[in-house]
Amino acid sequence: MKITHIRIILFILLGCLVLVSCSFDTQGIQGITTDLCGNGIKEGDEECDELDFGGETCETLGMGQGELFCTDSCEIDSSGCFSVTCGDGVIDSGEDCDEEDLGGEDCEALGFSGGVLGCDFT
Ligand SMILES: [Ca+2]
Ligand SMILES: [Ca+2]
Repeated sequence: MKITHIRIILFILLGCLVLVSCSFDTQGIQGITTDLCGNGIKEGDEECDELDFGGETCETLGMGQGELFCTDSCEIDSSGCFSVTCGDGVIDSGEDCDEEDLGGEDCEALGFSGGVLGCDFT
């Protein structure tokens, strides 16, 4: 085989190597998603992520005190919040009673045989 033939073969092989290259297949990619619910970091449209509430508390949400929970879909669950207005005479969220307002309960309704039901300020 002549040197010219070898050069031609090398040229063709190098040309093929240049034509065949690896590149990213970006078809089907809608966009880069940075939100990942469950990674423990509140991002994007997430209200929370695990223990990351972005600084929100029951108090900042105007729901008294207590503990916020985060759902599996990264939404805040405020069912653990309760009012701290014990003593205002009105039963608020998280209160069984308030002063004279016993919420219609009495000792018999609570399973006792008798007595006078009161409300503790705790
Ligand atoms: Ca997240
Ligand atoms: Ca109250």
